Amino acid sequence: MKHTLKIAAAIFVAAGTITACSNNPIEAVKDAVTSDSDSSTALPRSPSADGTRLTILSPKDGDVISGPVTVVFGLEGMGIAPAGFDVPNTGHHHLIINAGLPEMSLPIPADDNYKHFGGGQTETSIELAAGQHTLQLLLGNYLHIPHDPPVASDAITITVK
Ligand SMILES: [Cu+2]
Repeated sequence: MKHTLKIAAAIFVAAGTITACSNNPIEAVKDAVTSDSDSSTALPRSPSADGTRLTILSPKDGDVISGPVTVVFGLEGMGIAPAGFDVPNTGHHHLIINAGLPEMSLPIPADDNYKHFGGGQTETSIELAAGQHTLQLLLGNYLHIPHDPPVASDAITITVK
């Protein structure tokens, strides 16, 4: 019995020592986890409303067009708010030109392939070279991050004469 108690005491001490020794690594992990969740709260995704539908109203898939292309954005089920305004169930449009959907947990890129309409615009006119092009819409929240689940239109293919 005494022997068992000694072992138990030794284990207790050892466990105490291990706990003491690993305080720093545990805190380091906690810090890492905390800063991870900090960065995800710094870049929050907004929930999208059930049944939201995003469509390119014009042009239509397969259209053959000349001149500047007027693209009309159609959003049902959610509203439009300018970038920077955190209003529930809203977002602003992004037109993806000749590119795929971006990383959904990050702000949508801003370049020739990813156009932001942070003013709340619902249509645009773009110059496209002659040839085939793909167009797709993606809604982004006030920080330009796609909603969860994302609200994207089907991609369409048009031909510019
Ligand atoms: Cu944006």
